[in-house]
Amino acid sequence: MSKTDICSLLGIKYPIFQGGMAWIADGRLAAAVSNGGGLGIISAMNADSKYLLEQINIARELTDKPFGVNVMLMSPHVNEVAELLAKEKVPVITTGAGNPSKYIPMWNEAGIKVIPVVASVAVAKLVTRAGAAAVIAEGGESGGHVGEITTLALIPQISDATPLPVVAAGGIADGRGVAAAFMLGAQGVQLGTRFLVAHECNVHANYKQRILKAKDIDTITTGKRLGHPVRSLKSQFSREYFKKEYDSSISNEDLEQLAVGSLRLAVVEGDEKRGSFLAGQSSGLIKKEQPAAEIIEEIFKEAKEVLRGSENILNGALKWVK
Ligand code: TUI
Repeated sequence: MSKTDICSLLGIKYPIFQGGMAWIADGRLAAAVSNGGGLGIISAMNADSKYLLEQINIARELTDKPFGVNVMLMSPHVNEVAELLAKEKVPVITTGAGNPSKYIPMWNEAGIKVIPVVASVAVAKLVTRAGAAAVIAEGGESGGHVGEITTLALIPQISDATPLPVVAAGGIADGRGVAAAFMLGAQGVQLGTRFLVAHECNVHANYKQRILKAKDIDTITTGKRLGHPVRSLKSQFSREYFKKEYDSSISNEDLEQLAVGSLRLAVVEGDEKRGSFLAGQSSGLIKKEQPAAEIIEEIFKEAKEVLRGSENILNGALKWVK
């Protein structure tokens, strides 16, 4: 079954989205990614519609290319944000951390393409029926709020379960990951962690340094006890939180309180002690700071080389296959 090309669907040059990272993905970063030929995405995070409108206006000033807004469905301001986006008719809405079905008709009526993040086949089927234009299938290698299934296992299953184009996310940071995602049935990719070190990304220098120094085993998943697992870099905060999760003398309420404000402390203050540095398992692949447009060009140049080199695999490991 051939699926719609994501670039012609959205009017972008390269099939790459920048993840809608809370506190990080602002109008400036989104515009830089869109100007580089990808789809930049502003995070609505837990903020109100006033903040979001400011960021949308910043993006509109900095680019005339399409961009998106990510709606975090657990946000206390989700209803007002949903209405603002319909009014502003942003080109694309992605959603995270829940089922967006009830908002999709309103957004589609405004001419917006809705592309939910899903972490399971069941939710992919639900949003397909509800009128999504594509889905982002996010494996548990990603940073932030994570599902159980890995990208390698999730992408082909979601690709089989929906006629919509699939954007692969989780664990992808270079051209090899992009090539692999395409082989698994994806039409595009979404990267978060790699764009954290973009020149146009406003996170504190300490956050960028932590990503650049991270090794393969340097992320940890916390929050399972509360039903919202979150992947971040190992740090004083995440190690202490992890220990407390297994301490039955600490209540769920106290555990919840402990995390409040920790992402802001990492992003804005670069707080090495109390900050929560959300990041994906691909952190160990990321070695340098670059402009967003250069990241995109480099990744697709590499993906093309990898895919061209696949002939060597046919002649090598697969030479016995008739
Ligand atoms: O949403 C994310 N990643 C996030 S959200 C987030 S919020 C936050 N966290 C800490 C501090 C401040 C803010 C951080 N990272 N990724 C998309 C994603 N969505 N991953 C998994 C899902 C998902 C889960 C369940 C999508 C749908 C779903 O449906 C279940 C249902 O409700 O039916």
